[in-house]
Order: sequence, then C-alpha cells, then structure tokens
Amino acid sequence: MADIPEKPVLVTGAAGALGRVVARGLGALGWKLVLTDIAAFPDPLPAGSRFVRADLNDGVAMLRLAEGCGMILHFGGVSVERPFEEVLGPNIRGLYHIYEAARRERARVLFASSNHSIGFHARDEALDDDCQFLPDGYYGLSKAYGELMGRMYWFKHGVENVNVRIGSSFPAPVDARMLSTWLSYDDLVRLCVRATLAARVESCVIWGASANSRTYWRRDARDTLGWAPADSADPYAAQMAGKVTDNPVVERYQGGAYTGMDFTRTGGVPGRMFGGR
Ligand code: 15L
Repeated sequence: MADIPEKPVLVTGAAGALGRVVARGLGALGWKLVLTDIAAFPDPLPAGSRFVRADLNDGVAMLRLAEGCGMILHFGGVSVERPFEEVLGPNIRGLYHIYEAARRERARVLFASSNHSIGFHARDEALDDDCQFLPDGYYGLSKAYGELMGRMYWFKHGVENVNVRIGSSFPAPVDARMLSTWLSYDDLVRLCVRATLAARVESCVIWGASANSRTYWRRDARDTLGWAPADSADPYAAQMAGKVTDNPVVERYQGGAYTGMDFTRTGGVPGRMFGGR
C-alpha cells in the first residue's frame, strides 16, 4: 500500500473524466481528499473525501478549499479546444487562483498540462522536456501559460510544481496516434502518488504517457519523482493499424486532431515553423 500524505490533497476538476479516475484511485489508497468541480460529483464519494462544488473563477472559494492541504492536483478547467473567451476564465484566471492558494498554504501543485502545449511539433521529432512550446490552439496555449506560471511561482515563491504533459488518457487507445500518446489510468494514478510523495520536485515536466515504444517523447523528471509507467499501448498496435485520418495536417503533427481545427494557413502543410525546415 502506498504511503498516505500527512495533509489532505485537493483535487480540482474532480467530476471530469481524469478527476474521477484520480479521486477513485487515491480514495482507494485511503488518502484524505478535498474534491471540487463546477459540476456535481457523479460517483459515490470515496471514504475520507468531501466534495465542494465551486468555480475556479472564484478565488476566495479556491483559497478556502486549499486550506490545510499540502498538495493540489489541478485537473480543473477547459480540457478541449474551445474559443479563447471560454478558455480564459477557468484556465488562466482559475490557474492563478490555484497558484495563489498553493502559495498561501505552501502546497505543491500537479498541473494537468497537455501535449497540446507542444502540439505543432512534427511526429518525427523526439522531444525532451525543454523543447519549445508550440501550442496548437487556445487550449494548448493556456497549458503552455500554465506551465510558465508554475515556473514563475517556483522561482519567485518556492511553490513546487509538477507539470504533466498528458498525451491521451483514456481506458484504451482509440486510434493509431494513441499508440504514441496513450497514458493508462493506472499509470496516471501512480504518477499522482509519486508527484505528491516525492521528497522534492522543484518545477518540473513529465511526459504523461505510458511506456509506448512509438513514443514521441524522451527526457523528463520521472527519476526525480520515482515514477515509471508500467503499462504500454504496444499490445493495441494491430487493432489500431490504419486508424488514421485523411488530413495531412492532423497526421503530421503530434497534437493530431487539434492541429487541424480552424487551420487556415495556406501554401501546403507547413514544416517545423522555424527556419522553413
Ligand atoms: C487533451 O489534452 C484532451 O484533454 C483529451 O481530450 C485528448 O484530446 C488528448 O489531449 C489527446 O491529445 O489525445
């Protein structure tokens, strides 16, 4: 059985797809959780947990929720590509509220970032954690901003943070791209455990993917956390073969479908964006 953190853990976005997985997984380990979401929590409450419905835009509510917590697992906010005005409140102002709460409580933050913060890197590029941000939309842009907010709060206020660039966390891969990007639910929960319990994380980046041999991603801070994925998309390879789109933009870039949304650049499929390569 995993260790239990000394202080309660705040989970935002607890009613969302990944928040529910994390609440269930950590609740089963006997962790004391404070769950919050703008939507009602749809599952039976794990023993030792309480749920408070709240909006990330409400800074005072976030300060209250974080009181006494040592860790904030921040899964809240808009989790798909949406117009700028819809992303702005939850993902930018809301994240500021989370970091202010962490600063006051001297809590650590796990920020559920996304591969869409780097989505316009080509699939044949192997990326390390210090690669360029190349967001593929307003959602990805908010994730890049969120990672930078974490760096600022670490350097300025000593707020530790783990920025998980989640690939595709679903029960199983659903297309060929996910043979590279899939993160199993069990690997996600174990990552939350290690991000919480590791002695020191500073401000770091983790590629949120299982041990997929077709990965696009290389170096990150997993050794510092003591996390290694146990699952892999590889056994799904035969099932996913040929599950691709006929859109050359979508198939060229790591961000997949998001790169092709509202894509208006003309002159063919662009290269690596810098230097015409
Ligand atoms: C994400 O960031 C989304 O939250 C998720 O719904 C998927 O679209 C995933 O990325 C992905 O890239 O597969």
